[in-house]
Amino acid sequence: MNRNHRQVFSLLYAIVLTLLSASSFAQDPETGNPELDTQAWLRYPHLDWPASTAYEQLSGRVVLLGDSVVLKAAQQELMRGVSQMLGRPLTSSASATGGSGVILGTLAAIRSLSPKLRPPNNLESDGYWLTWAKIRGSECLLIVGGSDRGVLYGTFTLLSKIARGESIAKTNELQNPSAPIRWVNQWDNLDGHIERGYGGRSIFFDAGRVRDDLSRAGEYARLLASVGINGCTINNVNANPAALEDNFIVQVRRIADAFRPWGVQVAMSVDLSSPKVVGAANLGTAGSAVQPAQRAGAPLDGFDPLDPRVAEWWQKKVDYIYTQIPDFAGFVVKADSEGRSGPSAYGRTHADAANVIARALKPHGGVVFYRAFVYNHHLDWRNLKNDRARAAYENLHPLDGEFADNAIVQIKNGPIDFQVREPVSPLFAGLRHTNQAIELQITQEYTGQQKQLCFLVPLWKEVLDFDMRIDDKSTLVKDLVSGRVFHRPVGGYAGVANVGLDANWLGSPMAMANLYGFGRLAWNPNLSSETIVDEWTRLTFGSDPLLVQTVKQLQLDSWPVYESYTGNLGVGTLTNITGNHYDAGPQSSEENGWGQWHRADRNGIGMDRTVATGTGFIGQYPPEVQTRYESLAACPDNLLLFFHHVPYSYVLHSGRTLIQHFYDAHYEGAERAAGFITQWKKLQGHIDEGQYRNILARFEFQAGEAIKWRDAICNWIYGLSGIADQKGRVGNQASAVR
Ligand code: GCV
Repeated sequence: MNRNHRQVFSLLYAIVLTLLSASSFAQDPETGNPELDTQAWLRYPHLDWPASTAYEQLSGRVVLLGDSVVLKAAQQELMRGVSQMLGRPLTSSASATGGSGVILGTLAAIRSLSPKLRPPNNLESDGYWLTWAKIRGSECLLIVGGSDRGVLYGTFTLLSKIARGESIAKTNELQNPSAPIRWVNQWDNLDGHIERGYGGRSIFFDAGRVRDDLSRAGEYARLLASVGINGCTINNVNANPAALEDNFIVQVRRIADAFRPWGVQVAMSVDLSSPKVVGAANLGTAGSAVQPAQRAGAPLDGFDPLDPRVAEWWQKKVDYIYTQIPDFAGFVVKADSEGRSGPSAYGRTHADAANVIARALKPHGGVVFYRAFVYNHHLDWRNLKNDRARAAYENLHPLDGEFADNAIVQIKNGPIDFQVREPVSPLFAGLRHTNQAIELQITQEYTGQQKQLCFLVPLWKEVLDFDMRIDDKSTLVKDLVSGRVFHRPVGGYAGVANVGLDANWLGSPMAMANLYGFGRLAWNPNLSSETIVDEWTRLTFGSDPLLVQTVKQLQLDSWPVYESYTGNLGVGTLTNITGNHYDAGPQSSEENGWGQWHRADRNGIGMDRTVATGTGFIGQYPPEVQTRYESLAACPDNLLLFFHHVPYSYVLHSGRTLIQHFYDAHYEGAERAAGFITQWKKLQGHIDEGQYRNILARFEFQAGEAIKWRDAICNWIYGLSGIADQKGRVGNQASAVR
């Protein structure tokens, strides 16, 4: 076969793979095994003998000390899990006297039975302690919580251990979460469509109202609780102000009710212009200070955060929300970004905007997240000094120390926008006197949209383990976001999840490893990717050794593979950024104001972000990090093009030229994606047949997509550079993507 034949063949192969898998999706849109998909990692499969004998101690009674809805949910979950997995029911008992069993309660409650009981170390509010102890003469398993929610988390941990076959014979384990804030954000619109959602329509909303049937919302909260998530923002950060109408809040109350047993608090995204748009006529009935003119009146004439009438508006609105939802968690605000209104309309600062809302929430214990994703999307692309990457730091760093102590700056992991690889946002090191949270994207907007496998935990780990070297001392990002480094009162994690009504929540069963992994990392960022994927695989598919080994390897390989056939060397994902954020579209980044530039031309590629000759972005990092990125010699290959503009002939640390690296990476990536099919096929008979076929169809589809990506990017860069592939693979196709 000559080169042209080979290329025609590979194009046809890609089309056939895509058509085959697309048709299998079309025939069976639900696909897989809907029941198993919906249960996700909470399947609690029956354990056969002899595996079940390891849990013989777990028998008899369950004693619940307390009667909150969260404690009751914990007890019911325990009884459900044990009876499903071990085939013998636990019976609920009101008294702790009279034999062995399991006792659930807070430390304070359990101490009333056993005053001498001392946890091995400090038990924090959401923490738990699993231990065996003699209570009134009988050996009991204790699930001790720092709070009711801690009891629930301890219960889920116990069930996870059983499902994974881990011994509990000598369990004595105390765990506290890494950070108080462990939230997911949903970008659900009130009409039911989810922005950047790939798992179907909203589980909360339809046609401008909260759904009548909120059973999926309750099931979602259960999944979230099982990995320690304690808050959920239910509506899009591009917030529809109608979400704050009183008659809508009343509906949101039903979502809060569905979440409450699982310890997941409801939060909402709000638009800063709400006082002007929603209007005083919609103020709640709480609070006697509402002026009659406002009750009946027109909306306020503005939303200036320093206007006392605006402050009063927020206070009344928040007071009203708490009459409906007493455990309301707070708000998320996107302002002065991508066309949203913001404090700039009045010459006010982001701290002014955050604080007016924070003050209203404070008496109720709520928090406001202010997103650092603030940038101008009309940047002049002709000016080589302009740089969107600088925006978050430039906007927020000067305000450090001016935010209220219940305001949290929510920072995307990288300075651009959830690309397949970016450096860590320098803003994490730029806020010493302000609470911060890291925003990670579970929904795979730029990483294959759940149609392609991309396990993101290793990416998140790289960010969380990154050492900012503040004041030349070790300062890991995970310790900054938890608030530990600068002794902040709150901090933590926000993951953009975007689950939908599809049986498998995210649109793909394998993608659920990202939701699971987000929760586990927020609880304990020191867990390794391998541990997380091992847990997830065993809980989701079972512990067959071939299956566990294969699924783990596929997941762990998937990010590097996706990166290699899309955008390498830190250039950005190279998707169509003005279109679907999915297909290859490298040229769409250029010559527009969105600022996702890679500056590729006939001579070279990459953004010069150096202090010496470029946009100066590197200067936002602490000095030791600057040194690493500023010099070409020290800059790691995988971020080279994020920081430097270099010729195509530039020789990488690997010894290969940049252009040859591009060609090789794309061919290797596409080959490895095809290899996923072979690996998966080994699992037939080791996994539910419906899930097997569904996931096989996805890998076949991905293999075709990888070839399309490979050819699009290789042709594009060959067209620009005119430098041939040393291995003679690239060139001559007429289908260069622009
Ligand atoms: C919700 C990116 C996405 C937008 C998203 C925005 C954000 O630009 O493409 O859909 O808007 O990020 O995070 O606010």
